[in-house]
Amino acid sequence: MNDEIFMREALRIAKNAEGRTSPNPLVGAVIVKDEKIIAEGWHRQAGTPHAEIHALNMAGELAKGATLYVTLEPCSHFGRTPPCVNKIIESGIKKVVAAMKDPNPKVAGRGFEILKNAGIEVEIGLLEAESCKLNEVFLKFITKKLPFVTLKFASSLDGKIATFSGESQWISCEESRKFTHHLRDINDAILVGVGTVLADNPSLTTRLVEGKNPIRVIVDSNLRTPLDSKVVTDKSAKTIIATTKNAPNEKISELKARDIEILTCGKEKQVDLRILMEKLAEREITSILIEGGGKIHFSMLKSGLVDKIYAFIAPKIIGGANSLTPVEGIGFEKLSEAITLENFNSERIGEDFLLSGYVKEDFPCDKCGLCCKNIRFSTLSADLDRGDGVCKHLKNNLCEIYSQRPIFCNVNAYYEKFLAKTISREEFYKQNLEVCQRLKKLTASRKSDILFAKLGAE
Ligand code: AOF
Ligand code: ZN
Repeated sequence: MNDEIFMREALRIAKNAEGRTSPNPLVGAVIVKDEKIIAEGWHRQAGTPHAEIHALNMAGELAKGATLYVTLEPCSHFGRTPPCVNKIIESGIKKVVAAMKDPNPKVAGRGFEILKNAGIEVEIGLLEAESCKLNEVFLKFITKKLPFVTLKFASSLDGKIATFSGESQWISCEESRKFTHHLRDINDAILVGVGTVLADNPSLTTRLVEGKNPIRVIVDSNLRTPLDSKVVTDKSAKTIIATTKNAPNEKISELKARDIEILTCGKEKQVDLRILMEKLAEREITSILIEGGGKIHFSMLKSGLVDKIYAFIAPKIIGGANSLTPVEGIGFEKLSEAITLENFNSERIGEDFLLSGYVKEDFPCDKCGLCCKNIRFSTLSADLDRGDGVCKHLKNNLCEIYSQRPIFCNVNAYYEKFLAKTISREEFYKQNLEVCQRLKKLTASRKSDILFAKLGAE
């Protein structure tokens, strides 16, 4: 029971650095001797000591024979800092209790192995779901090489984000708007469509609470962002504009001269949002807050790029068939295609309600909601071949479903090859005909449909 109290403390202090550790995770460590906390520490910023090091430094000689509770597997690699396992072994720590394995392929179980080989007792999995939730951003980024995307909107009770004349400030209450600025503070970047820039000329900075400004990302296929708009002129945050080959060269030069980074994403007329996400991840942007408008919301949702949703619902009725709604675009034709949320939650925020949830992914884990996050980060990645980063529920499910894991891994390995274009779609389907059919039957969800449509499998 006390074990849980100590791990909860480690999780609590890890959160002290929320929004400050990117691209690194939030990690907390607590050192306990004779049932008392003698030292603790948390990771503050990438490039600075890890949580365990802060705690061990605080404990000094007292660490001998003590137990270390840490929210993430201690690292075993030389990154920006040396491996924590070395320092743990040197310190004389007797036992390590870790909430979860580090999904970082550079660590992925090796930290535990080294500790065990040094004769340290290792326990894994205490409050694992809580730890996964704490690091939902890091988990997605490190396993998928994509940013964790949060979509936020504020609407009236009847689902409008503006009146028919376009008035939108303010539908939500002050507390809701402050919370939005908190979200801006803890996200690496904020993203809007050019329509929002043209309509509102927003600065997209963090003002209602203390905090850092996120990098601004504007999706602008034809480079219509005005040179005198705040996202261009106000230098309080970096601005990236995502565009296409259609962008006029002259405008590109004018924007570049104003320190705006231009990213050309894909060969189509519209910005390829997946390519944009990949490019942002390459720049170590691990988290993105999307704040409008409805067209970009729909495109991001449809592309399967959104992870989490915050909907502020104000007790107002605006009405009007032509008044804008939070998700526009063409919409889904069938109800079965609709985006479904899981871990759906409601809370009161000032006069409004804040509804939040996670976009439900394929291959959902029916045992628990939280570790779903883990599943989807690893289901289609090569990690599955090694069994890395896969929660135990997924392993169980797969075992139940396919009676043996290798079958699924085989699909996965071929899927990777298909994505890398080293085998054709036909080859993939041929190799996995039977498994694909069973998989499709068992995972009749939106994403798997998209996946199988892509593969041309029935
Ligand atoms: C952290 N803080 O407390 C722990 C981490 O480049 P480095 O040396 O900072 O290594 C970053 C990796 O170390 C990170 O991706 C994660 O896998 C591991 N553990 N990281 O930032 C910590 N324990
Ligand atoms: Zn470390």
